[in-house]
Amino acid sequence: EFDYNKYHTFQEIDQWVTDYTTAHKKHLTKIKVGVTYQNTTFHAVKISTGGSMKPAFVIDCGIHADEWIGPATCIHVIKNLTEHKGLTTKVGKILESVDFYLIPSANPDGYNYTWTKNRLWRKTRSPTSGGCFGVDPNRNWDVNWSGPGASSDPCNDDYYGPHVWSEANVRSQRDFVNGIPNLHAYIDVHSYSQLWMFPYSYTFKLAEDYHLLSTIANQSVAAIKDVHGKVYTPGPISKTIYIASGSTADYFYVHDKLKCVFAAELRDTGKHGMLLPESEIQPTAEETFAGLMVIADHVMNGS
Ligand code: 0X9
Ligand code: ZN
Repeated sequence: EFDYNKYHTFQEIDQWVTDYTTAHKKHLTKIKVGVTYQNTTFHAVKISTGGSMKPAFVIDCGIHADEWIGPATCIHVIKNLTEHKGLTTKVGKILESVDFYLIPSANPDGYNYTWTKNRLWRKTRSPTSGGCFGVDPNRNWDVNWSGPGASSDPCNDDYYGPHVWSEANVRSQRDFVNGIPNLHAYIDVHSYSQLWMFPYSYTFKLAEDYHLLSTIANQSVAAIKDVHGKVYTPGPISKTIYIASGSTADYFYVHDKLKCVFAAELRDTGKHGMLLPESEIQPTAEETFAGLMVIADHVMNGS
């Protein structure tokens, strides 16, 4: 029996994806995203009630290896969407018109390393010059790559990599997402700090869709607060946390010209940080689900 209120290894997560999609064949599909530097295959779960050319909403978790609440939350979201209470509910209606794609563990090499060697490992595990390992997979994308808020130092946690797209898992994620028909929304899920953000990440300049994005983000944080009273701060990534070039969210906003792009930082605000207790998995997942359904609602209604 899979315990949803515990953290799991990559192997357990991937096995859960296999078992759960098999048990819910009608609506769920396990899809290969690609491989990592260490040649580990990682997967996405597609949730669809059928039909074609529905707008797609993509959610990735765990691109930073030490942010364990991400994968745990992605799993809860898949479960909640799958076990929703039927057509009359809000979630049921959303599922009639939106396809979801979730990548529960987007950096398996790093994640494995957090389980075996260093709990606070963030990056990938590819060898780099100078004896240090790993590239920040949220600095490796082709959007102002190597610009402000990213490091040229291979030993730094924000290392942008020896070249753009150097990381196999990042290229896999790019190609997988770019292959999804009718992509309408994207969220890159991180922790911690309780933020609900949107582009830009690489510049303080306001996004062309600032009004829409901030309207949705404000609604998401209100929905989140309604669940357990937690306060999340909405706003542009650059102003709300800091400037980061070469990031996932900016890539889909700038390159794919996707309007509806977000980046979340889940619980907490620093008491436990990356070491969020397992007792907080369930409530974090519940509030995050509420925030995500606000975005999904906008996708359903055509923004
Ligand atoms: O530094 C980061 O990559 C993110 N913060 S974290 O503490 N999770 O490492 C902030 C960047 C926000 N995310 C995206 N731009 N996609
Ligand atoms: Zn992160």
